[in-house]
Amino acid sequence: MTERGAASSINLPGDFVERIRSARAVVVFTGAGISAESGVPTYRGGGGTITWRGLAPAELSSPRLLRSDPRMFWDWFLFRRGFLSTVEPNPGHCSIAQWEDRFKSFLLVTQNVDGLHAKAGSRSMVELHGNIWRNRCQSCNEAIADLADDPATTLPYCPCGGLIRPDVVLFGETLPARAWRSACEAAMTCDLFITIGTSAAVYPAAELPMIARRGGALMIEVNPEETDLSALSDVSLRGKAGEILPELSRSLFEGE
Ligand code: BV8
Ligand code: ZN
Repeated sequence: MTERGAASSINLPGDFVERIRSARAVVVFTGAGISAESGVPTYRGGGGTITWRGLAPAELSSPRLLRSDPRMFWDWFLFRRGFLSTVEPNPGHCSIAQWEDRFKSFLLVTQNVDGLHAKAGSRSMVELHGNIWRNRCQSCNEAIADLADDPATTLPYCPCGGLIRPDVVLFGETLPARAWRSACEAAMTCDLFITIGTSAAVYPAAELPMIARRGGALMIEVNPEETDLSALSDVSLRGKAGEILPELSRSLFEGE
Protein backbone atom coordinates (compact mmCIF):
# COMPACT_ATOMS: atom_id res chain seq x y z
CA MET A 1 0.00 0.00 0.00
CA THR A 2 1.71 3.25 -1.02
CA GLU A 3 1.50 6.51 0.93
CA ARG A 4 -1.36 7.69 -1.31
CA GLY A 5 -2.39 4.28 -2.43
CA ALA A 6 -5.47 2.28 -1.60
CA ALA A 7 -4.98 -0.40 1.03
CA SER A 8 -6.55 -3.69 -0.01
CA SER A 9 -7.61 -4.18 3.61
CA ILE A 10 -6.76 -2.59 6.91
CA ASN A 11 -3.01 -3.35 6.82
CA LEU A 12 -1.99 0.17 7.81
CA PRO A 13 1.79 0.61 8.15
CA GLY A 14 3.01 1.10 11.73
CA ASP A 15 3.58 4.81 11.41
CA PHE A 16 -0.03 5.37 10.32
CA VAL A 17 -1.32 3.43 13.29
CA GLU A 18 0.86 5.53 15.60
CA ARG A 19 -0.15 8.81 13.85
CA ILE A 20 -3.84 7.92 14.24
CA ARG A 21 -3.42 6.79 17.86
CA SER A 22 -1.58 10.00 18.78
CA ALA A 23 -4.05 12.34 17.04
CA ARG A 24 -5.18 15.09 19.39
CA ALA A 25 -8.21 16.40 17.44
CA VAL A 26 -10.23 14.00 15.29
CA VAL A 27 -13.10 14.66 12.90
CA VAL A 28 -15.09 11.77 11.44
CA PHE A 29 -17.19 12.84 8.43
CA THR A 30 -19.91 10.41 7.31
CA GLY A 31 -22.38 10.06 4.45
CA ALA A 32 -25.06 7.61 3.41
CA GLY A 33 -22.53 4.79 2.96
CA ILE A 34 -22.12 4.36 6.74
CA SER A 35 -25.79 3.31 6.89
CA ALA A 36 -25.69 1.05 3.81
CA GLU A 37 -24.98 -2.08 5.88
CA SER A 38 -27.98 -1.28 8.06
CA GLY A 39 -30.01 -1.73 4.87
CA VAL A 40 -30.56 1.99 4.17
CA PRO A 41 -30.30 2.70 0.42
CA THR A 42 -27.65 5.27 -0.50
CA TYR A 43 -28.50 8.27 -2.67
CA ARG A 44 -26.12 7.50 -5.50
CA GLY A 45 -25.87 3.77 -5.07
CA GLY A 46 -24.32 1.49 -7.65
CA GLY A 47 -27.46 1.45 -9.78
CA GLY A 48 -27.88 5.26 -9.67
CA THR A 49 -30.13 7.22 -7.36
CA ILE A 50 -33.04 5.73 -5.46
CA THR A 51 -36.44 6.85 -6.74
CA TRP A 52 -39.92 6.99 -5.20
CA ARG A 53 -43.06 7.35 -7.31
CA GLY A 54 -40.64 7.87 -10.21
CA LEU A 55 -38.89 10.89 -8.65
CA ALA A 56 -35.30 11.20 -7.38
CA PRO A 57 -34.41 12.46 -3.86
CA ALA A 58 -33.33 15.88 -5.21
CA GLU A 59 -36.90 16.40 -6.58
CA LEU A 60 -38.66 14.88 -3.56
CA SER A 61 -36.59 16.61 -0.85
CA SER A 62 -37.10 20.01 -2.42
CA PRO A 63 -38.78 23.26 -1.36
CA ARG A 64 -40.67 23.12 -4.68
CA LEU A 65 -42.48 19.87 -3.79
CA LEU A 66 -43.07 21.14 -0.23
CA ARG A 67 -44.82 24.17 -1.73
CA SER A 68 -46.59 22.48 -4.65
CA ASP A 69 -47.68 19.20 -3.06
CA PRO A 70 -47.21 19.07 0.75
CA ARG A 71 -49.27 15.85 0.85
CA MET A 72 -46.80 14.03 -1.45
CA PHE A 73 -43.88 15.68 0.39
CA TRP A 74 -45.10 14.30 3.70
CA ASP A 75 -45.85 10.86 2.18
CA TRP A 76 -42.21 10.69 0.96
CA PHE A 77 -40.91 11.37 4.48
CA LEU A 78 -43.42 9.04 6.16
CA PHE A 79 -42.39 6.29 3.73
CA ARG A 80 -38.75 6.80 4.78
CA ARG A 81 -39.56 7.03 8.50
CA GLY A 82 -41.50 3.77 8.18
CA PHE A 83 -38.52 2.03 6.62
CA LEU A 84 -35.94 3.59 8.98
CA SER A 85 -37.96 2.45 12.03
CA THR A 86 -37.09 -1.15 11.01
CA VAL A 87 -33.29 -0.74 10.81
CA GLU A 88 -30.54 -0.72 13.41
CA PRO A 89 -27.04 0.80 13.63
CA ASN A 90 -24.33 -1.46 12.18
CA PRO A 91 -20.80 -2.18 13.50
CA GLY A 92 -19.57 0.88 11.58
CA HIS A 93 -21.82 3.25 13.57
CA CYS A 94 -20.89 1.44 16.81
CA SER A 95 -17.14 1.71 16.15
CA ILE A 96 -17.39 5.48 15.63
CA ALA A 97 -19.40 5.85 18.85
CA GLN A 98 -16.63 4.01 20.74
CA TRP A 99 -13.88 6.27 19.33
CA GLU A 100 -15.46 9.37 20.85
CA ASP A 101 -13.76 8.96 24.25
CA ARG A 102 -10.44 7.76 22.83
CA PHE A 103 -9.20 11.14 21.67
CA LYS A 104 -8.62 14.47 23.40
CA SER A 105 -11.03 16.15 21.00
CA PHE A 106 -13.51 14.32 18.76
CA LEU A 107 -16.37 15.46 16.54
CA LEU A 108 -18.59 13.37 14.30
CA VAL A 109 -19.96 15.41 11.37
CA THR A 110 -22.69 13.55 9.54
CA GLN A 111 -24.63 14.36 6.38
CA ASN A 112 -27.13 11.66 7.28
CA VAL A 113 -30.61 12.37 8.61
CA ASP A 114 -31.46 8.78 9.69
CA GLY A 115 -30.54 9.15 13.38
CA LEU A 116 -28.52 5.91 13.40
CA HIS A 117 -25.34 7.52 14.82
CA ALA A 118 -27.24 8.75 17.89
CA LYS A 119 -28.91 5.33 18.20
CA ALA A 120 -25.40 3.77 18.22
CA GLY A 121 -24.40 6.07 21.10
CA SER A 122 -22.61 8.96 19.37
CA ARG A 123 -22.98 12.18 21.37
CA SER A 124 -20.26 14.55 20.13
CA MET A 125 -21.95 15.03 16.77
CA VAL A 126 -23.35 17.63 14.36
CA GLU A 127 -26.05 16.73 11.85
CA LEU A 128 -25.34 19.00 8.86
CA HIS A 129 -28.56 18.10 7.04
CA GLY A 130 -30.88 17.81 10.03
CA ASN A 131 -32.71 14.77 11.36
CA ILE A 132 -35.70 13.03 9.75
CA TRP A 133 -37.23 12.22 13.17
CA ARG A 134 -37.62 15.87 14.20
CA ASN A 135 -40.29 18.31 12.97
CA ARG A 136 -40.22 22.08 12.69
CA CYS A 137 -42.54 24.85 11.52
CA GLN A 138 -41.90 26.11 7.98
CA SER A 139 -42.86 29.65 9.02
CA CYS A 140 -41.66 30.32 12.58
CA ASN A 141 -38.99 27.56 12.63
CA GLU A 142 -40.29 26.33 16.02
CA ALA A 143 -39.32 22.73 16.82
CA ILE A 144 -42.55 20.73 17.20
CA ALA A 145 -42.13 17.65 19.40
CA ASP A 146 -45.63 16.15 19.19
CA LEU A 147 -48.07 16.39 16.30
CA ALA A 148 -51.74 16.73 17.23
CA ASP A 149 -52.87 14.47 14.38
CA ASP A 150 -51.37 11.65 12.33
CA PRO A 151 -49.56 13.39 9.45
CA ALA A 152 -50.47 10.40 7.24
CA THR A 153 -54.08 11.61 7.28
CA THR A 154 -53.90 15.28 8.31
CA LEU A 155 -51.26 17.80 7.19
CA PRO A 156 -49.82 19.28 10.42
CA TYR A 157 -49.95 23.03 11.04
CA CYS A 158 -48.26 25.11 13.71
CA PRO A 159 -50.34 27.40 16.01
CA CYS A 160 -48.75 30.25 14.01
CA GLY A 161 -50.45 28.88 10.89
CA GLY A 162 -47.28 27.62 9.25
CA LEU A 163 -47.00 24.11 7.79
CA ILE A 164 -44.99 21.70 9.96
CA ARG A 165 -42.30 19.70 8.08
CA PRO A 166 -39.53 17.24 8.90
CA ASP A 167 -36.44 19.07 10.24
CA VAL A 168 -34.12 18.19 7.36
CA VAL A 169 -32.19 20.48 4.98
CA LEU A 170 -33.81 20.28 1.56
CA PHE A 171 -31.81 20.73 -1.64
CA GLY A 172 -31.52 24.48 -2.17
CA GLU A 173 -31.90 25.27 1.56
CA THR A 174 -29.04 26.59 3.67
CA LEU A 175 -27.47 24.38 6.34
CA PRO A 176 -28.09 25.07 10.05
CA ALA A 177 -25.63 27.87 10.83
CA ARG A 178 -24.37 26.54 14.17
CA ALA A 179 -23.81 23.00 12.84
CA TRP A 180 -21.97 24.34 9.77
CA ARG A 181 -19.80 26.65 11.87
CA SER A 182 -18.87 23.85 14.30
CA ALA A 183 -18.05 21.52 11.41
CA CYS A 184 -15.85 24.11 9.67
CA GLU A 185 -13.99 25.04 12.88
CA ALA A 186 -13.36 21.37 13.66
CA ALA A 187 -12.18 20.63 10.10
CA MET A 188 -9.78 23.62 10.16
CA THR A 189 -8.16 22.64 13.47
CA CYS A 190 -8.14 18.82 13.43
CA ASP A 191 -5.03 16.72 12.86
CA LEU A 192 -6.96 13.64 11.71
CA PHE A 193 -9.94 13.73 9.31
CA ILE A 194 -11.62 10.39 8.51
CA THR A 195 -14.19 10.41 5.68
CA ILE A 196 -16.55 7.44 5.63
CA GLY A 197 -19.19 6.50 3.06
CA THR A 198 -19.67 9.68 1.07
CA SER A 199 -19.51 10.37 -2.67
CA ALA A 200 -18.65 14.00 -1.82
CA ALA A 201 -21.28 15.12 -4.35
CA VAL A 202 -23.29 17.40 -2.07
CA TYR A 203 -22.12 20.90 -1.18
CA PRO A 204 -21.22 22.72 0.97
CA ALA A 205 -20.64 19.55 3.10
CA ALA A 206 -18.17 18.21 0.53
CA GLU A 207 -15.93 21.25 1.18
CA LEU A 208 -15.05 19.98 4.68
CA PRO A 209 -12.39 17.45 3.61
CA MET A 210 -10.69 20.17 1.55
CA ILE A 211 -10.73 22.50 4.56
CA ALA A 212 -9.14 19.77 6.69
CA ARG A 213 -6.51 19.04 4.03
CA ARG A 214 -5.59 22.73 3.86
CA GLY A 215 -5.27 22.67 7.64
CA GLY A 216 -2.68 19.89 7.37
CA ALA A 217 -4.75 17.02 8.77
CA LEU A 218 -3.92 13.38 8.10
CA MET A 219 -6.67 12.31 5.65
CA ILE A 220 -8.19 8.84 5.65
CA GLU A 221 -11.05 7.68 3.42
CA VAL A 222 -13.19 4.56 3.95
CA ASN A 223 -15.24 3.67 0.87
CA PRO A 224 -15.59 0.59 -1.35
CA GLU A 225 -15.32 2.90 -4.36
CA GLU A 226 -12.92 5.62 -5.45
CA THR A 227 -14.36 9.13 -5.04
CA ASP A 228 -13.26 12.71 -5.72
CA LEU A 229 -11.81 12.65 -2.19
CA SER A 230 -9.50 9.68 -2.88
CA ALA A 231 -6.87 11.96 -4.42
CA LEU A 232 -7.01 14.15 -1.29
CA SER A 233 -6.54 11.18 1.03
CA ASP A 234 -3.26 9.99 2.53
CA VAL A 235 -4.78 6.54 2.62
CA SER A 236 -8.00 5.11 1.14
CA LEU A 237 -9.29 1.98 2.84
CA ARG A 238 -11.27 0.23 0.10
CA GLY A 239 -14.11 -1.69 1.67
CA LYS A 240 -17.31 -1.57 3.67
CA ALA A 241 -17.43 0.60 6.79
CA GLY A 242 -19.12 -2.15 8.81
CA GLU A 243 -16.12 -4.39 8.20
CA ILE A 244 -13.23 -1.92 8.11
CA LEU A 245 -14.08 0.24 11.15
CA PRO A 246 -14.18 -2.61 13.73
CA GLU A 247 -10.88 -3.87 12.26
CA LEU A 248 -9.41 -0.37 12.47
CA SER A 249 -10.51 -0.19 16.12
CA ARG A 250 -8.73 -3.49 16.83
CA SER A 251 -5.54 -2.27 15.12
CA LEU A 252 -5.66 0.98 17.08
CA PHE A 253 -6.87 0.07 20.52
CA GLU A 254 -6.32 -3.68 21.02
CA GLY A 255 -4.63 -4.34 24.29
CA GLU A 256 -5.30 -0.86 25.67
C1 BV8 B 1 -27.07 24.80 -0.29
C2 BV8 B 1 -31.49 15.85 3.66
C3 BV8 B 1 -26.93 27.15 -0.33
C4 BV8 B 1 -32.73 15.73 2.81
C5 BV8 B 1 -29.70 16.19 2.04
C6 BV8 B 1 -28.91 24.36 -7.50
C7 BV8 B 1 -29.76 25.01 -6.63
C8 BV8 B 1 -29.56 25.04 -5.27
C9 BV8 B 1 -28.48 24.38 -4.73
C10 BV8 B 1 -27.64 23.73 -5.60
C11 BV8 B 1 -27.82 23.71 -6.95
N1 BV8 B 1 -26.82 22.97 -7.52
C12 BV8 B 1 -26.01 22.52 -6.55
C13 BV8 B 1 -26.49 22.98 -5.39
C14 BV8 B 1 -25.96 22.74 -4.12
C15 BV8 B 1 -26.66 21.51 -3.58
C16 BV8 B 1 -25.87 20.30 -4.05
O1 BV8 B 1 -24.77 20.13 -3.61
N2 BV8 B 1 -26.47 19.50 -4.94
C17 BV8 B 1 -25.75 18.35 -5.45
C18 BV8 B 1 -26.69 17.16 -5.53
C19 BV8 B 1 -25.13 18.73 -6.78
N3 BV8 B 1 -26.60 21.66 -2.16
C20 BV8 B 1 -27.63 22.18 -1.52
O2 BV8 B 1 -28.69 22.47 -2.02
C21 BV8 B 1 -27.35 22.43 -0.05
N4 BV8 B 1 -27.69 23.79 0.28
O3 BV8 B 1 -26.28 24.71 -1.19
O4 BV8 B 1 -27.49 26.00 0.24
C22 BV8 B 1 -27.90 27.56 -1.40
C23 BV8 B 1 -29.17 27.95 -1.01
C24 BV8 B 1 -30.05 28.38 -2.01
C25 BV8 B 1 -29.66 28.37 -3.35
C26 BV8 B 1 -28.37 27.94 -3.71
C27 BV8 B 1 -27.50 27.52 -2.75
C28 BV8 B 1 -28.20 21.52 0.81
C29 BV8 B 1 -27.77 20.10 0.59
C30 BV8 B 1 -28.49 19.21 1.60
C31 BV8 B 1 -29.48 18.33 0.90
N5 BV8 B 1 -30.09 17.41 1.86
N6 BV8 B 1 -30.31 15.38 2.92
C32 BV8 B 1 -33.21 14.31 2.71
O5 BV8 B 1 -32.43 13.38 2.94
O6 BV8 B 1 -34.41 14.16 2.38
S1 BV8 B 1 -28.35 15.66 1.23
C33 BV8 B 1 -28.36 13.98 0.99
O7 BV8 B 1 -27.23 13.66 0.15
C34 BV8 B 1 -28.10 13.14 2.25
O8 BV8 B 1 -28.05 13.87 3.42
C35 BV8 B 1 -26.76 12.47 1.94
O9 BV8 B 1 -25.99 12.26 3.02
C36 BV8 B 1 -26.16 13.50 1.08
C37 BV8 B 1 -24.89 13.28 0.37
O10 BV8 B 1 -24.81 12.06 -0.24
P1 BV8 B 1 -23.80 10.95 0.36
O11 BV8 B 1 -23.97 10.91 1.82
O12 BV8 B 1 -22.43 11.19 -0.13
O13 BV8 B 1 -24.43 9.64 -0.23
P2 BV8 B 1 -24.20 9.02 -1.69
O14 BV8 B 1 -25.29 8.04 -1.90
O15 BV8 B 1 -23.97 10.12 -2.67
O16 BV8 B 1 -22.79 8.25 -1.56
C38 BV8 B 1 -22.70 7.12 -0.73
C39 BV8 B 1 -21.24 6.69 -0.72
O17 BV8 B 1 -21.10 5.60 0.19
C40 BV8 B 1 -20.73 6.22 -2.07
O18 BV8 B 1 -19.46 6.81 -2.32
C41 BV8 B 1 -20.58 4.69 -1.88
O19 BV8 B 1 -19.47 4.18 -2.61
C42 BV8 B 1 -20.31 4.60 -0.41
N7 BV8 B 1 -20.71 3.33 0.21
C43 BV8 B 1 -21.69 2.47 -0.20
N8 BV8 B 1 -21.73 1.41 0.66
C44 BV8 B 1 -20.78 1.64 1.62
C45 BV8 B 1 -20.13 2.86 1.33
N9 BV8 B 1 -19.14 3.34 2.10
C46 BV8 B 1 -18.76 2.61 3.17
N10 BV8 B 1 -19.34 1.44 3.52
C47 BV8 B 1 -20.34 0.93 2.76
N11 BV8 B 1 -20.91 -0.25 3.10
ZN1 ZN C 1 -44.97 28.26 13.40
